[in-house]
Amino acid sequence: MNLSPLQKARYQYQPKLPGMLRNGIADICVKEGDATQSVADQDKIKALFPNTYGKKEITFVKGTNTAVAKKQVVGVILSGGQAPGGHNVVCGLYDALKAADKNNVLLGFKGGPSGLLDDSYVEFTDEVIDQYRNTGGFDIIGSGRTKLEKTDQFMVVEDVAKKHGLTAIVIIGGDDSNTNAAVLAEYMAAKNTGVQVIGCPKTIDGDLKNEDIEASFGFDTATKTYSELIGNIERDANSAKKYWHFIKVMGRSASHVALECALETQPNICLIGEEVAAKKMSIAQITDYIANAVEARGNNGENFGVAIIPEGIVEFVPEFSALIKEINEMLAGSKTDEFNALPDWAAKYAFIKAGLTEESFKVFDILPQGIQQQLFLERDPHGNVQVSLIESEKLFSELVKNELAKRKLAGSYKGKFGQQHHFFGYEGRCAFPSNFDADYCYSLGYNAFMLIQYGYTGYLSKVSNLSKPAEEWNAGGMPITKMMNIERRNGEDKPVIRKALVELDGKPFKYFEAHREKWAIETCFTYPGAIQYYGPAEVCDLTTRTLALEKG
Ligand code: FBP
Repeated sequence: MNLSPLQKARYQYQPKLPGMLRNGIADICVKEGDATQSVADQDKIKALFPNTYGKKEITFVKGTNTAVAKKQVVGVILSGGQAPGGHNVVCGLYDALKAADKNNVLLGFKGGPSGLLDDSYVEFTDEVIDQYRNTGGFDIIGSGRTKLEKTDQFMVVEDVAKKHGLTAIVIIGGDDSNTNAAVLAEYMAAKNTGVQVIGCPKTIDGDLKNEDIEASFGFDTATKTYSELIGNIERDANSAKKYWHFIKVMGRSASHVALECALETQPNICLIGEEVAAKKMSIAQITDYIANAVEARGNNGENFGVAIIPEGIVEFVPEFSALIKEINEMLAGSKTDEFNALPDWAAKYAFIKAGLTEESFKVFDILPQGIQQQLFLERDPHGNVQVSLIESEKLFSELVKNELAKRKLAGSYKGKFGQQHHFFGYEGRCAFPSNFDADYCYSLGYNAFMLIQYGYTGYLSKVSNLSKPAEEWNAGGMPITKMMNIERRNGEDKPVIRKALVELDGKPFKYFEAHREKWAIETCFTYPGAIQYYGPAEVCDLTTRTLALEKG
């Protein structure tokens, strides 16, 4: 492998563990907290998870290790979208396993959950692990989005686990993948297999969090990467003074990524899906909101600007989300095949017209054809619309352009409107993890082993107090069922982890709200620059603005 100088240097980086995990495994004991319950639909979730529901939160503290010693054979998978730091979770888990007993084994199942079904795996050794320390990507074993939900799939996993003598499976994933983890944990417990299942909170989207899980890993690095790029574009816009840049950023549902990037770069516009939904804003109102800023700046001679559009916005516009829900129901079951078999767009259009309510069809009909077609692209295996494939940045810039043309005719708008479009998503998912993510991920993996050693199952590895230096971080576990509720997926009611959306009364949004009017009209851009890995802590070990404001 050809190594860049940075990669060589990062191999030498020693991730920082929470103070209490530095004691040595023999000196870590458990403090049990209160019993938990799910965020909603308690009776239904309890009935579906009779063996894993309602367990206690736990924290690791200094004290004699009381875990029963046994040889551990652990399987690990990386699941869902890539997020910087995934390799370090594997490295932390491996190091803890080997520190406890060098005969312990870590198997990496390849390609996400399907690796467990296909029994496709690699046994990790020092040599393999050392090539991936502090690196971005999930290429150590790959990832995938196969949903584990059917009994016959669980039976296959059970057989694979038996074959290898697995004592535990660690699932590193987002909300959908950790829903898989909870369901698998319940199955393994119900069947008395002795196989524990532990999850680790991953997703650049930042929507797998609650009062216990302060952040999902990867959010820090991904938003810093996007913010660097957005800052660079702002500087270009401010130099050339001739373009409005419409920048879509990832975040399949919640707008945490967009909000964090806005806090870092102070653009003219940043839409927040959760606010759009709360205010029940229509497509026309959003268009007006952006056009007002373009007009005001244009009339001041500033024919440039930056607008951040969260990837998930379309599902938050009430008329659009109603349309998507109808499309999802329309495509449920075998209907997708029927739709895909139609010969051309005209036939598909007729099928859609017949299937939608009059109201939703009206919304559908005002969309450019490209966007209409994007709404019918394949769902992911969890039944989600693949919003990364919907070009909402182009949708809004086009609608704004039309609106400005009207205003020009009416004489209110005197500026010029040149558009550029960008989508920042994949660029940030495999960056070298920031020091924060390198430390956090290594700690999550190390801590996952502690949960395994103490016999827990259906738990998420939890590392908290993250706005403080790593020395002061806490480590423990949270039952996954605590985050669950019942939601409609693929036309059926399913138990799933509830996504954490941007809270409109939370400090990050409040800060943004207090400043955005000024940012819209004046040019207040800030240029964060690239992630720094070496240098003073105040430059290299910064957390996100979101975390700093939430915990500050
Ligand atoms: P996870 O929820 O699995 O972490 O993935 C999130 C994400 O990065 C979204 O931001 C994006 O919409 C989606 O993955 C893209 O998925 P894919 O990699 O399958 O194109």
